[in-house]
Amino acid sequence: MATFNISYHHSIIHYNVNNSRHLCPILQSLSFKKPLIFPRKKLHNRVVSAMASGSVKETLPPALDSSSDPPAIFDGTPKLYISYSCPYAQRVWITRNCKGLQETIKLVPIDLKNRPAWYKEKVYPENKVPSLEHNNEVKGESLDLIRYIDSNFEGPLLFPDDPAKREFGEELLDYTGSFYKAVTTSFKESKMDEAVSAFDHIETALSKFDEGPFFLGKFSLVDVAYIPFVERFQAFLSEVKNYDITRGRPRGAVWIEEMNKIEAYKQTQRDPKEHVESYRKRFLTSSL
Ligand SMILES: N[C@@H](CCC(=O)N[C@@H](CS)C(=O)NCC(=O)O)C(=O)O
Repeated sequence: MATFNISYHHSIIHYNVNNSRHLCPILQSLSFKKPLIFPRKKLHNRVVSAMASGSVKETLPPALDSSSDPPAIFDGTPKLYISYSCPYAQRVWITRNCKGLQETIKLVPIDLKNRPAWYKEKVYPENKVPSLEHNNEVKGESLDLIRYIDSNFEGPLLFPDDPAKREFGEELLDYTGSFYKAVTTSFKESKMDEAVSAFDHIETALSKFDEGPFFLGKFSLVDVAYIPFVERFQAFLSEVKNYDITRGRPRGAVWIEEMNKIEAYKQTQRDPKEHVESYRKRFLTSSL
């Protein structure tokens, strides 16, 4: 039996199902498998507002390790190789869920600490996650993959057509690396200056388009690109530095609150304690 809860608050429709065979009715009604009949811009407005946030609740497969056989590589089924704990992979996983592609792109989780040899040998020589197997090719790099999935698979378009929004979106996607560097640099230092400026930059960016709480007004790939890192930074800074990233940043606070309601993202979240421990090991033990 399917249950759903439709809310027009901030133009997002939240939809939950407890039967994984049900597809979101919004997606069904838009018939993405047939040729799209809406002009691109209209489709973006219509669908991203209705967003496939109501993605299918999925039973997650166990991570494959050095003792696991490979999946059927290059059998024609698109595959997304991830690690459950990797924020870069999480970007692509969220994109797949938002577009309602759970039954189209198979999730293949890898245990990075005990990686299967076949992953490097047969799938992705860079030996990193994420990677996507599609049309007999394997591609990597999370920011490239979220755009690739958005453009090459069915589902709601997650990057707007509006030139001003596109330009600002590109700028924000470019800034993700600097944002990560500024915040993680402050993890090891006693002062938080760089992190504070980076979070302030995000707060200002969130005020640019005001028809919704997201970076480009409506939900987009920009939100997808930032949220895995914000999820980790918020947990770590609160626990270890007693620093609340939302304090004095009302737009950031609302953005996180709204993101936390999106089912397609919720399914990819990890226990905050896991993030804290992982960042402690990574950023706080090397100087001992
Ligand atoms: N620039 C890459 C970074 C991917 C990345 O660093 N992934 C990490 C896991 S979070 C990884 O696979 N590390 C394994 C390794 O470096 O050997 C992207 O955006 O996809």
